[in-house]
Amino acid sequence: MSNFNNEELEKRFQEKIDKEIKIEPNDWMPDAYRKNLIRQISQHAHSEVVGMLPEGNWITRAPNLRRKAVLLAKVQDEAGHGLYLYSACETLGADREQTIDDMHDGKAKYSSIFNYPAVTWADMGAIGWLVDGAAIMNQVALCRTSYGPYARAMVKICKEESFHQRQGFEILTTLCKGTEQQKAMAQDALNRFWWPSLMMFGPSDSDSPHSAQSIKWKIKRFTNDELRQQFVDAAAPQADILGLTIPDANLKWNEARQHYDFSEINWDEFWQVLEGNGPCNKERIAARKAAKENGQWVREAATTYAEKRALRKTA
Ligand code: BYC
Repeated sequence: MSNFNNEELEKRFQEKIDKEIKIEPNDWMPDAYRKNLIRQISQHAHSEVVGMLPEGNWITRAPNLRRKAVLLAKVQDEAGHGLYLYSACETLGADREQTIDDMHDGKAKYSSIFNYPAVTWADMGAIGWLVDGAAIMNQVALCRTSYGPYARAMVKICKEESFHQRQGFEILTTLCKGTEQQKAMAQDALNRFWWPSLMMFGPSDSDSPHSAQSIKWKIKRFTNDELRQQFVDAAAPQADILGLTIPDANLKWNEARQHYDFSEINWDEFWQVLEGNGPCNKERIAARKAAKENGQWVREAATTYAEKRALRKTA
């Protein structure tokens, strides 16, 4: 046990962070740092798992075998991301099942974007391009987050997300080079997914209660608004390449700022979705709860099998 008092320990902890030394599971950390990380990482894990639902729904309806195989692989990747993140969360002492129950009971959030429906094949393109694109923008920064297991999980996740983003862009490129109807379908998907994708970065900095402390602890390396701006700056020229129009009359390159200007987000819609009133909130939670109940027998069988094996070893 250490002889230092809490104040001294916190000082040393912050010095480590300032020197870019990663915090590892057995290192001393303030309770609030641990709690904040468990909150963010578990919500991140829930987002990956709930994020499988809109795309999983299209696996049987993908237009050809190649598209089906690619989409299936992508959805499986998202399951893997969820697993790394739940494991990272467990290194902080969190109970995985408890974090999942917290989501089912509405105590823990998952990304707002997955409360919007995926109604056409073009939505698979828009999700890859915009949703995975926004996720990468956020997650590349998280590769340098101060908690070692989270940062290392992010490196692998980012490699996969980058493939996801390209497959989405490729779906849209194909549709945009197709018939007028196909191009219209791509435009319609962009119209519906643009604003919810910008909301993925979280509330504006002035309304983000966790940002200041998370930046100080280097859990977050950029603020919500900074990452959102980076995303808009990257996506606008990509929309031009596709020949699609971003649904924002105020989107315009600002030479002085060296950034795109864009309209104010509909924050009322954002908070409504967070409160459970988005188009698909109830459906998503019902699907996750059913998955947990339906998988109960598998968990029981696996536990019994593990217990039997352990007994055999000691016999
Ligand atoms: N949706 O103080 P703030 C993916 C909550 S999935 C819902 O700014 P923070 C993919 C926030 O949690 C990738 N809730 O918080 C998967 C907080 O609520 P609590 C998902 C949101 O944490 C499948 C409150 O609002 N990525 O890649 O400093 C297919 C105040 O916000 C949202 C991550 O999870 C939202 N959009 O910053 C395809 C990245 N925004 O906890 C793709 C990791 C905010 O106080 N997470 N809230 O009840 C982060 O980087 C940060 O947690 C956030 C928010 C930037 C999201």
